Amino acid sequence: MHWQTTRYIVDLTRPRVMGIVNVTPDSFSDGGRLGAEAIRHCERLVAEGADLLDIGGESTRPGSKAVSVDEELGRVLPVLDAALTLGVPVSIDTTKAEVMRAVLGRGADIVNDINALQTAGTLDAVAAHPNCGVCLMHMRGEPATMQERPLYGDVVTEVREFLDGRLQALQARGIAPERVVVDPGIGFGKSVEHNLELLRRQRDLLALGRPLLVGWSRKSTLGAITGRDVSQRLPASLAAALAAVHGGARVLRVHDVAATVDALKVWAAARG
Ligand code: HH2
Repeated sequence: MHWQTTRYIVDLTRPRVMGIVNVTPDSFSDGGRLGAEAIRHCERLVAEGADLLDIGGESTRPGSKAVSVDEELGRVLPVLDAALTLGVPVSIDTTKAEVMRAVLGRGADIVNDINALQTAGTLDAVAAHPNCGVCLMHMRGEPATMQERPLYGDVVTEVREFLDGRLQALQARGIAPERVVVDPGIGFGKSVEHNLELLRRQRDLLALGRPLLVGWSRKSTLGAITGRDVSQRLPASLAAALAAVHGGARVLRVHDVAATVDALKVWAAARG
């Protein structure tokens, strides 16, 4: 089980930790690190054991402010350049074709798109690259309004069918499946119960034949279960991360790298 990316083939026979670097003023849990501070954060996460980094220049929090291409690139490119020297694959979290083209031209390893390469030009941007990695995430609706009464017949089936359709669209454009991982999109147009159903029946998504990446870190469903504010959701995030790897997830997108690495060590030791 491997993930082809621009510079690295990531071995996913053991679960990997993707450290989140939000270069934004308004992310839901950790905004405010820009420029040199964001670069220091990349270094810290790698020192803590991050296997990959995911750098984002636009928050997807419901109600967050849209940013222009220039603004997003101004935030992300200096951090990308520094992160590319740290010895781990670097992913860029974006939905914009212009941003994808620019970061891939600069050497980014992975494009992480919450819109699953459905925005005009994004499939072309990735197809034009010989071997970058891709994360396709499921989202119902748009970030601004996605949490207003999300409705599904069967959420797991609908997420699986959507991701299957996107995998086929990428393959039809010549993007090899080895380059792609899939993500159910926890909290993106889903109620607490939808998110939990996706966790309980996560193994159904393995039928897609590609590794699963999941992001439970500090999300509001964990707040709904525990009653904790976003700043106090580390124990809940670790429990969700372990439940996810137990259900077959291979990449954990997290804010708290050191704690997640420790939790995974214990999980691996317990499995023998
Ligand atoms: N979650 C967020 C952003 N990007 N990408 C993937 N593939 N999966 C996720 O679950 C995911 C994602 C939201 O978290 P965060 O980046 O911390 O917040 P914000 O969007 O407010 O910057």
